[in-house]
Amino acid sequence: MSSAKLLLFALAASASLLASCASAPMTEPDASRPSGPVMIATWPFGRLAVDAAIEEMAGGGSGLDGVEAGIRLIESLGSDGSVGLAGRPNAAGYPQLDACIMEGPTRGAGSVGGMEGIVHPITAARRVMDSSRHVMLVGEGARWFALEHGLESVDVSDLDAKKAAWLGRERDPEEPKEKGHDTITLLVLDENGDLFGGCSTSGAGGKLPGRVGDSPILGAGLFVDNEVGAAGATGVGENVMRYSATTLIVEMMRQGMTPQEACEAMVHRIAATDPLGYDLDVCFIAIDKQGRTGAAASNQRFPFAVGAGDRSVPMSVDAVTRR
Ligand code: SD4
Repeated sequence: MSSAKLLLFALAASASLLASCASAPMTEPDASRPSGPVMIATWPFGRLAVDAAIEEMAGGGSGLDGVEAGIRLIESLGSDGSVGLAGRPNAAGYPQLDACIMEGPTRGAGSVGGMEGIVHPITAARRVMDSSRHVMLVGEGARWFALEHGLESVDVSDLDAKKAAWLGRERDPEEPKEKGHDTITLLVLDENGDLFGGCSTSGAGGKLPGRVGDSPILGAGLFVDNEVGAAGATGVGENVMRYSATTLIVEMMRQGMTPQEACEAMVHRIAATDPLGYDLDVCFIAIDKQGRTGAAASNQRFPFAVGAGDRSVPMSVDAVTRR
């Protein structure tokens, strides 16, 4: 089944969804938009995040609360070994976490990179947005900020020994090899037509200490434009950051593409110029102001989840057809 058909299948599976709004203008309120929130999230664990966001919003939480609640759940579960403190350690043997959050109506954004020992990086990112004059904090400063704001943390006293061992190691002329990666990225359109998004990851396993991936970089791992739509990424961050990929997906939607078309177009655009072509590892999700969703991947079957109203649906797309 083609990726477009898969998407339509899931949309049909949820009675309130909207396969019929392909040409509706991107203005609000939009009568063709389904009632209730619509959301999309990466990977199989994305369904858990979607369900948590639905529950949060059903209880009166905002779209931003939904994003935070959904991502916090995945950070706690450590279900995939690539999000939160149970995620993949760096080359020196400990996790450094990346996360960001964006709020469409206010164009608010917060981000943390390479942060150690904080249980919920997505909440730290939200605090940066809500309670500082900055957008991004990294490393030790991000940890200090999170601690000052009372966020849950773990003992990091063992890290000094790990850092010393890393500094004193016998140098390998080869860079350490990457050992797996994934990100929870969750995009939400609330029932008022406002957009929100967030992502959180431990990044590429075996990364060099200090490496920051695409996930906390606005316009790379995540971009939200309340006039148009939102897009998120997962995959090897180095492949995403060099293309400002999620900004461009949103811009392609602004020019009239559906989220599905824009995600696929971004994969083709990167593959057309990148030395790795389609063998690079990138996956995108997107949602537009009308509640249409899309997803595309360069080199693998890509599972994700869509939520509408009070229901979530697990989905996947095959890698795009190479051109
Ligand atoms: C990173 N993009 O740090 C993240 C990892 C990821 O699927 O999403 N992998 O590069």
